[in-house]
Amino acid sequence: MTTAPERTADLYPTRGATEVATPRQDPVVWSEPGTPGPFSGDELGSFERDGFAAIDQLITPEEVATYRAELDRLVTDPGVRADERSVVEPRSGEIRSVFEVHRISDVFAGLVRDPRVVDRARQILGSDVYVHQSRINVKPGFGASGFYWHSDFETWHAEDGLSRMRTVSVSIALTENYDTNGGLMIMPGSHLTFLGCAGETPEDNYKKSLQMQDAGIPSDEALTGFADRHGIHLFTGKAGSATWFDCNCMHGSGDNITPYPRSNVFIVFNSVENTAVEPFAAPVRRPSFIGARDFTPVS
Ligand code: 6CS
Ligand code: FE
Repeated sequence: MTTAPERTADLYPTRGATEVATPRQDPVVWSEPGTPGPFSGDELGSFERDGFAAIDQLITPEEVATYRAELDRLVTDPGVRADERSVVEPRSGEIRSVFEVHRISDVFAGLVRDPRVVDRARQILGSDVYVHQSRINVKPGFGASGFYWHSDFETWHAEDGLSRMRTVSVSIALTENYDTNGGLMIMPGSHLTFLGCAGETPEDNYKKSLQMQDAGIPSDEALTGFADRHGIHLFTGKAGSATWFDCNCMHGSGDNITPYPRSNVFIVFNSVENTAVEPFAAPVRRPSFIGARDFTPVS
């Protein structure tokens, strides 16, 4: 059992009696300007400004086919379905997500180590990185539910013990993301304000929050203010496209009532300088398949 180091001061208070906004106290791009890597200077600039960078084609159509086949294999494997790392859709009972997919599947483990992926994470985070969380999201058609507005960092700080905003996610589309089938929406620039949410974290919150999050949800007033200030950007793109986004972006996605699945693989890289300590606002840690406690750098 790894013992987490002593917790540092809490720069981002959340899940107290009232909602409280705190200006970001961390860089967005941690590497020095001009640091070589797959992102161009302009791409890093827009990542800094907006909190995200979209790539039209990160992986080839042939590679998409390989990952889609692997996703289909996993979601039809009874062993995977029975695994606690699988989360099902509240309505249909179909598989919604499979967590720790980079440990379950050698195919997805290869994607994590791919230089087009991990070198971008290192470039943004300015250090070696490890996987804090990975998952495939199936988001089948005909009613798959979305994810309400939230900041991932708010959860990863409160429940997984990530101290600083030195974490980046990449969502790689494995099916076409239309403007109708429940695509990712991000409020550009929202990553520069941390919105501490009101309301304590229930015991075993993750058992519910991964289907329908309720702790760590911003108020309507706060969301209205964010949306008025930042707008809302909807990401569309072909299979193989990718969206890199900062851990503190306010984001969400709608239900998918079309016949067309919106499947992606979602990988969260954390800096090895920001390893998880004790949760800042939860009674206990979440399981390691959701918030990693093995900090071995990706190599
Ligand atoms: O709780 C989490 O860690 C997950 N929940 C959502 C809605 N997004 C981030 C993350 O995968
Ligand atoms: Fe999220």
